[in-house]
Amino acid sequence: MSTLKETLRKKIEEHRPRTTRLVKEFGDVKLGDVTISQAIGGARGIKCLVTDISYLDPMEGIRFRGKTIPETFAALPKVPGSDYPYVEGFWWMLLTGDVPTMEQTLEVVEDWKKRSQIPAYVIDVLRALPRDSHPMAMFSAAIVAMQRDSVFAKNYAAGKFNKMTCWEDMYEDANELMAKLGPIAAYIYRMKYKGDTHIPADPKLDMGGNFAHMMGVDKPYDDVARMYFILHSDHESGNVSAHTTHLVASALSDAYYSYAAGINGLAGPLHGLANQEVLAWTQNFMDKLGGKVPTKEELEKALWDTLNSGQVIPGYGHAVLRKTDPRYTSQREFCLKTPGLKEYPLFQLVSMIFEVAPDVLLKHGKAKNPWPNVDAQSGVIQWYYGVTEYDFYTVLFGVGRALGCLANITWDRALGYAIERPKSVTTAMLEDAAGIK
Ligand code: CMX
Repeated sequence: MSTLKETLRKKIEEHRPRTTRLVKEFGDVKLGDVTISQAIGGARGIKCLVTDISYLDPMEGIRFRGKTIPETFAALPKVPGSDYPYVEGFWWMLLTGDVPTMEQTLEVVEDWKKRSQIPAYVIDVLRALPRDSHPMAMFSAAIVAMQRDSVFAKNYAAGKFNKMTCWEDMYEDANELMAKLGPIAAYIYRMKYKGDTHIPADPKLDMGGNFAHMMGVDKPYDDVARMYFILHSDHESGNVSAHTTHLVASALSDAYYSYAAGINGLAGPLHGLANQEVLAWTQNFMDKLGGKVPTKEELEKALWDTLNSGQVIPGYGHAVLRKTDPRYTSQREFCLKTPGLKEYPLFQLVSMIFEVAPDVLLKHGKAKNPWPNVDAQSGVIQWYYGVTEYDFYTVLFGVGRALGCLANITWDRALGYAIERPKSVTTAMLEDAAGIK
């Protein structure tokens, strides 16, 4: 058995009594009340999900296993010659809560390499889809197609379901997916946008390095990939992709069904697709100005035009955050320290939006958070490195988001979380509760 799986087993065994005790002895303790606006308004703020993988503080932003983004980057073993850590080591940290040693990290690197071959039938599925399908639809189809290989589903069908050990099957499926998602994404990219020419994996490289290699993008795009996947991995449990994955998994659906569902949620314009929309908005705006960086007045007017036409400013606002997203800040810092990117006109425009948009949104008076989220900054980096096909950006998000979603559902199984089934009420019941005659 791998060291990671063995470490995880110990962590699970240590953790289980905590959950059992909370339910048995303190099950009636209240966490809050639910208001009518929460019931109608997307369950915003209702505390009814449990995860230890990450926590989102509205003012501070995300912590992965208790660590801020800078702490996470500083703590994890780095790829030799790179400023950024191994994605594989981060996976270890999300699953176990511990920072792995280099040796432990390299064990995951080797494990994923062995699992990384894309099955031939997945290639057939991808090639059978109309070439103008959205890359997220392709990505989702590839994931759900692999369900036939689910260890969890096979053992369940064979009557081998055991509540105490079924996390192991989820763990196997999760690792298979993690190892294959990067190569699948790169395959989709090159099939759709690079004349259907493909680059085989380089067995010497880690997951992030291989992704850049298979995309056909030179250094430091490997670091961009590592940074990007880690930053997009998890944002606690209530966001659409994480929650959908958890919800579907709660029906004992396997990791393939569950994560394909999560990907379908990530594809929405209010969630992951926003990074594509940010770039479309910014590029259209620059095109209208003939490619020059606008003045602040021109920018302010364009932002108001967007709002007045009933659209949102993509990349701004958040359901939980009330400050600038540290995932935005981290990517901005990457731009500021990377020669060429800092002076890049698109980055200058994105920076100017950061200066102008919050005030506009404050004056507009609707958005509870006028500050940028992760999506406001990520597209410009991709564009700079030549990945200009912005339809593809949400797929990149989806490769990263798998880390959090799959770590979460492995723990869901380990702790025996129940099938999710919130209660609904009718409008008449709400009117009754409100005392409306
Ligand atoms: N531009 C214009 N209006 C905005 C806005 C923005 N960026 N953000 C919020 N608002 C509006 C909402 O549409 C809502 O209007 P109505 O009352 O007319 O419905 C009002 O402000 C209140 O919304 P909120 O409570 O501040 O935000 P929500 O929790 O409802 O929505 C989010 C959060 C992210 C969907 C929203 O801010 C938004 O649409 N932002 C732009 C899209 C985006 O960047 N999405 C990526 C989020 C990151 C991720 O994927 O996790």
